Amino acid sequence: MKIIDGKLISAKLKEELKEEVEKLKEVGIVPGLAVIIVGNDPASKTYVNSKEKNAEKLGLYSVKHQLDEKISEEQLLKLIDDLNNDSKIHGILVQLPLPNHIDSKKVLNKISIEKDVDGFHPENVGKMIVGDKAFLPCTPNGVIKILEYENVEITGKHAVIIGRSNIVGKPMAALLLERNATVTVCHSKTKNLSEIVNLADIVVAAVGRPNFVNADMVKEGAVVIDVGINRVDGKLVGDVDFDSVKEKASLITPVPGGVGPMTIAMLMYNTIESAKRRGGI
Ligand code: NAP
Ligand code: L37
Repeated sequence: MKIIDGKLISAKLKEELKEEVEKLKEVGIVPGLAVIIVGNDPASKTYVNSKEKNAEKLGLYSVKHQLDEKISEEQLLKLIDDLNNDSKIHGILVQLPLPNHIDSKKVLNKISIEKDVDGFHPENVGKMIVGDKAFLPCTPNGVIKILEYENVEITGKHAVIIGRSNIVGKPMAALLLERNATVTVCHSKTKNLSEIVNLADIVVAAVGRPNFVNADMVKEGAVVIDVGINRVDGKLVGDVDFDSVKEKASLITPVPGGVGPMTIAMLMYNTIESAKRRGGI
């Protein structure tokens, strides 16, 4: 069994990105990222602060818009419109979830597809599905980068994803399928979930429930990727019962220090990519 060091993989990637930013600056391009957060969800705040800090560390131009919980949908749409037209900004990220009175779909639709570094705009989602060049969602693309870094064979392997959200499960399925995995997507209505997960060479857990995946569910030698982030008694844990599953898995990601840091690295990657595209590079 090997524990995957997501922090190390993300640090290496960010090191390369930093050099790239320096080169871009020599030709007068400074990649710019705008992150919007609405309300005071503590977890969202932590992630957004980390995104801002990482952007600054890489030498990006970074702006955070912390908006009041009660902001109207119209005001949020206006801000996005302004950022769409701001030439210093190459990437716009709206941290989800948004308060109930705001229509998330309307908000995501408003982001210019050239600046949609989260890859959540339906046009980018469509491009991803048909295999065209698009901004790929950060978390699932981060998982792909982990698998590549660890030389995990994907072609012909059975990947079982638990979770079908638009931000993790569904795009994860698309990216693994593109890489020739046989993909099964499980969700809350799935029957015989345990038997299905037992068939997996690669398991991706994105449920949002601590200890959801236990050792009995996992095949000996499987690669186990834990996307879940749950807080239990103030401690951060994933969706996988790490201590028992690690005895059966050939490779496993921990929480924290697994997928989370890769999510942020991929956001930086997409923002720099966006600046390069705009600059014709
Ligand atoms: P979500 O929108 O709540 O989706 C959860 C999915 O799990 C749903 O598809 C749901 O099925 C399924 N599910 C719930 N209970 C289940 C059960 N008993 N059996 C089988 N499936 C079940 O969550 P998300 O946004 O995808 O996030 C999932 C987890 O990943 C969360 O812990 C989140 O914090 C974490 N996350 C981490 C990162 C990172 O960078 N590491 C990024 C994003 C999210 P239905 O569709 O049928 O309801
Ligand atoms: N791109 N990501 C994007 N857009 C969104 O709308 N909600 C959302 C989203 N999710 C997200 O940012 N998730 C996320 C989760 C965990 C980390 C970063 C981003 C992360 O850095 N996790 C660290 C631990 C952080 C902590 O101590 O709380 C880890 O090691 O897992």
